[in-house]
Amino acid sequence: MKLTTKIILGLIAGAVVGIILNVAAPSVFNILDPYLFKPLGKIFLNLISMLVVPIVLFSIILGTAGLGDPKKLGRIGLKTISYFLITTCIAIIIGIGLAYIIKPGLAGHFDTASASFSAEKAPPVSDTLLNIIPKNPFGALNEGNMLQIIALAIFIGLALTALGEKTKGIYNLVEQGNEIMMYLVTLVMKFAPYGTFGLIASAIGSQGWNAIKAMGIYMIVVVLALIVHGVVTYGSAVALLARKNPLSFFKGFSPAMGVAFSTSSSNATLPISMETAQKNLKVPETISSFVQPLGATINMDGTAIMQGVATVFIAQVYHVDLSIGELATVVLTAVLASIGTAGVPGVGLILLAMVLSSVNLPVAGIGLILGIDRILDMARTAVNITGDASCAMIVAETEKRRTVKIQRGEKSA
Ligand code: DAS
Repeated sequence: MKLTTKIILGLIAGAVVGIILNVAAPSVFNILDPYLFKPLGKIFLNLISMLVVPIVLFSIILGTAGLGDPKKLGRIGLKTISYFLITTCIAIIIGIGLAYIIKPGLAGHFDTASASFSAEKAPPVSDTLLNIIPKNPFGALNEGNMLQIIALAIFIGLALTALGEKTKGIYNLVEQGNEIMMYLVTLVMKFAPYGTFGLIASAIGSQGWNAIKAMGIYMIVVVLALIVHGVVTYGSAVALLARKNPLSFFKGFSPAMGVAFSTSSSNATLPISMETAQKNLKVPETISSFVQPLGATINMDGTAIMQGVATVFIAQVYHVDLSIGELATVVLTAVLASIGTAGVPGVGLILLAMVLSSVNLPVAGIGLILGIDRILDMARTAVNITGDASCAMIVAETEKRRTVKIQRGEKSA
């Protein structure tokens, strides 16, 4: 049986078991969760998280050195960042638009009196951009600071390109290190069906069904916006810019989407999303290893959608009319806020607090959506990494077409 099928079966089995135990036998769930579901999920999450830092470091060093030409790195970087910013803007506009059409905040009575939320502060974009250069490379690796690790790897890769034969031994060492890491990914993937089963059973089983019922319309709007963005935005981008069949893109990337859904962490899913893009979508390692780690950190379209819907939902619940200028502020804040935060479970709520504050909406309103956020986090994380993969595929295909055009030009010259 194909791994994709096994992962999807793990997800479905986890959801069914979680729902049955939650509704019919919560006491059985409370016994099984700490001894079965949680340990299965934790083992899987730790196994893939263990691989993230070395894979990002080795693959970006190789990717940068492999590009050979710093100008090519600049061109790829520009394409990547532009795609990320444009799709994130589209994402949040879809979220805001659907929330205005369906009006989830007016679909029932919400107890704002008891709603509360204390937000961690996300780092301001200026700090993030200034701190991209690691003062202490070993500290960056130790903390898993993704942007600093990316910057460090790019510097090392550029040095390897410049030094050429002198550092061939180091290049080979990094190449072998990357081979080891990618082999470990395939090994860990064999455990994925069991890990996703445990993660989903634990997450669904511990959900309060009353919270889901009360927030049903809100959840429907977020999921609908995620589907529209995934199918329409990414589907048309892959079809028009990469000139590839969107269906084969989604099918080929589905194993990584399943893991992202169960882990709710773009970062933890990185080793698998990179391997899936390289093996199933034929994205060259030099492109995949640059675009996807960067995307896992600064590109979160699914999260932006949640922020758009949640902001309009909370404005509706508190009977606040947002002006066009305020909505533009929401879009800008959401795009900029996502740059500084890593793709880990629940980061979307930290960013949402920043977006709400930017238009003076009560941050306490997040307390209304807290109960069902874990489930929505799964879906938006799957969209986040799919956006990164669509970007990697588009950059790869446009670079390939550019090379062919240059070769044809050389031949005809
Ligand atoms: N869980 C985050 C991620 O890993 C997304 C979010 O919290 O919105 O991408």
